[in-house]
Formats: sequence, structure tokens, C-alpha cells
Amino acid sequence: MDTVREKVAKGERLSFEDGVFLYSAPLIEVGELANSVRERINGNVAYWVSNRHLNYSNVCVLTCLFCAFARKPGEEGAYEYSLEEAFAKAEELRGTNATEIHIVGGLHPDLPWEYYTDLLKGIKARLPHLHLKCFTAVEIDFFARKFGKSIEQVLRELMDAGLDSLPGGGAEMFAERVRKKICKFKITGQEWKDIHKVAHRLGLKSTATMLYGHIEKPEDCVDHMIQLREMQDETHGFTAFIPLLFHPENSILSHIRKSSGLLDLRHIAVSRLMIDNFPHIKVYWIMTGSRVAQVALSFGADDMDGTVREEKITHMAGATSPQQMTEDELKALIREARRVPVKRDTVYTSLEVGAPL
Ligand code: V47
Repeated sequence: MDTVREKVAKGERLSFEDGVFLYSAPLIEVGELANSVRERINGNVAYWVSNRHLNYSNVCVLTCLFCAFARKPGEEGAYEYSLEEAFAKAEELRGTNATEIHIVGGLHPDLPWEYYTDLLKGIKARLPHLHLKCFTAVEIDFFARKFGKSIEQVLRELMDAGLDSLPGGGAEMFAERVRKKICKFKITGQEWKDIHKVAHRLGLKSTATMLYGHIEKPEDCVDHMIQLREMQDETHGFTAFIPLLFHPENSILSHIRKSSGLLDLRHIAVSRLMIDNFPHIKVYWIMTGSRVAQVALSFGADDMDGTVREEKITHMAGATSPQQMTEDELKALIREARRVPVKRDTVYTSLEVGAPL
């Protein structure tokens, strides 16, 4: 641990071996070190955003073993919102302080290209102040293939329709060994990164996730983090890294035991130490629960995500957290964790800084 501590003190980059070591080192020491880096980068604040998730459809042509959200066309529980239904969901944000809408869905075999562009245009026309964080790289790749466009063309047309940034979903675990088992029909890790590279080149910011708690090994997680760190060196387009905790219920992998709070904290801490060039590490309270999220704010995380308002992907997989939190609840949780709550927009402009502790 001393070697890693020294490197961190000197601002030296940690190696693959250091990362793997951190997965077996005493958690409290890893957390303390990660907290020192977190405080160096972000001081004593913890960010949150007033947002809403909108999942336009769960119909998906893929079969990912971890997913409890997707349905095949015509299967019981399959849905797709009409544009009017989607606009009505967005309209719920009128008169609130929300600044962001996070839109993702399954790979729907039948929706036309205009559905996606009209969805963004319609929301922008109704609520022009909302930041549209929409479509994972997996959806972007699907649109390109289905509608015979290049990735750049898809992104440009979506940007013309109102797209402001890309969310980080679909990254899962880049390691081919793992990907082949849990989501073999999905784009590869390299393709996921290439799409974000194009987005960054076009001036869009994005986030990056990592799904853990299934069949991965520490080596796979460290490899995932180093790949993102290397890409960020090139593009500087990522704002935040978000480790996502696999929820097994109702998925093909339902025999796997759900990860523990301690493992959640370790992923937060190791990622803060390994991914030294991402400005933010987000703890997604929907998946960890608010209790672990509060502790995570002293283990490397500086961002709690947001109000969310409606969450389907994790709740269909057995999440027991609420589906939304009010702004006051989020601020109180952050304050109780001895951090100053800062309301941010999607690209981390501070909108409201809480009183000092
Ligand atoms: O891509 C799917 C994951 C992701 C399960 O970018 C599951 O700021 C747990 O990406 N158990 C979607 N996870 C959510 C996501 C996200 C969430 C919050 C913020 C941001 C951001 C992104 O959820 C999917 C997949 O990796 N997922 N099924 C499951 N059973």
C-alpha cells in the first residue's frame, strides 16, 4: 500500500498491477486514499442534478444476460411510448427546477428514424431549457446500421434535433471474455469507445459506466478503467465515471448473489484512484441505495446523480431504492454526509451552491 500511497502523493499514474492490488488491499485504506484524491480534485462539495429518466421503449432485439428490462416485440410487458406519451412525461418537468432529461431505450426493430429525431425536437420545442442526454452508444450504433448512416451522420442529425450529450450506458465490461458471456450480441468495447470518440470530436460531452457484480474479475475492472483513462487522455470528453452495480433479479443471471455495499465502495474508491483524469466519480444512489451512496461520498465519489423521477432498468431487476428523490432529500443526504451540496447542470456548471457546513 505504501508504494501506491507514494505514487498518489507524487501525482504519479497507477499501473494495472497497482489497480489489481487495490482490489485486495484493506478497504478502509483504499477509501482513505481515494478520499484524499477526491478532496484534492473536488474539495468538499458533492454534486447533484435535477433530472428525469425517460425510457421510451423496452423492446430490444438483443439478449443481454444481465438485463431484466428488455422484452421481445409482442412479449408480455413490452411497451413503446408514442411521441405524445413521451412528451407528456417530459411535460411533467414544466414548472420544476429540472435541467436534464436522460433518455434511453432498447434496440427497437420497428421505430422509424423520425421517431428519434421528432422525440428530441418535440421535447426541445416544449422545454427548450432542458439538456437532452440521450441514447447510449449501443443505440447510436443500432441507428447507424438500421438507417444506413455513419455514426457521425447519426450524431449530427440527433444534434440538429436537440441532442446535447451522450449517457454512459452500454459500456458494461470492455473485456472480451466477459462481454462474450454476458452480452455477446452487443457492440464491442472498442466500438463503444469509438462512438464516444466521434461524439467528443463533434463537441459532445459524455459519461462512462462499468457494470460490475456478475462474472467479472478485478483484472477486468482495472482493464476497463485503464482503457477509459487512455481514451480520456486523447479526447477529454468524459465528465464522469459511474460504476453500476448489477441487480440480478428477473435476469438470466438471477442465480448470482447481489454485490455488497463494501464492494460498491471499493469500486468507487479504486476508480477514483485509477481514473485520475476524469473530473467526477458518480455514485448512482438508485443502484447502491442512499446509505451506501452517503458513505461513497467519503470513498472517492463527488456526485450523487440526481432526482431521477422514474427509474425502470434497475427496478425491473429488483432494486428496492425509491424511484425518485426530491431535491431537498438529496441535499439533506449530502449534508448529513458532511459535504456541501452543489446543484449542477449536466456538464457540471454549478447552479446552486449550498451553505458552508
Ligand atoms: O447500460 C442493465 C445497466 C445501464 C441492469 O450516464 C443494469 O450518467 C444493474 O447507464 N442491474 C443503464 N444494471 C443505466 C446507465 C446510467 C445510469 C445513471 C447515470 C448514467 C449516466 C448512466 O444499466 C445499462 C446497463 O449497464 N443495467 N441491467 C441490471 N439488471
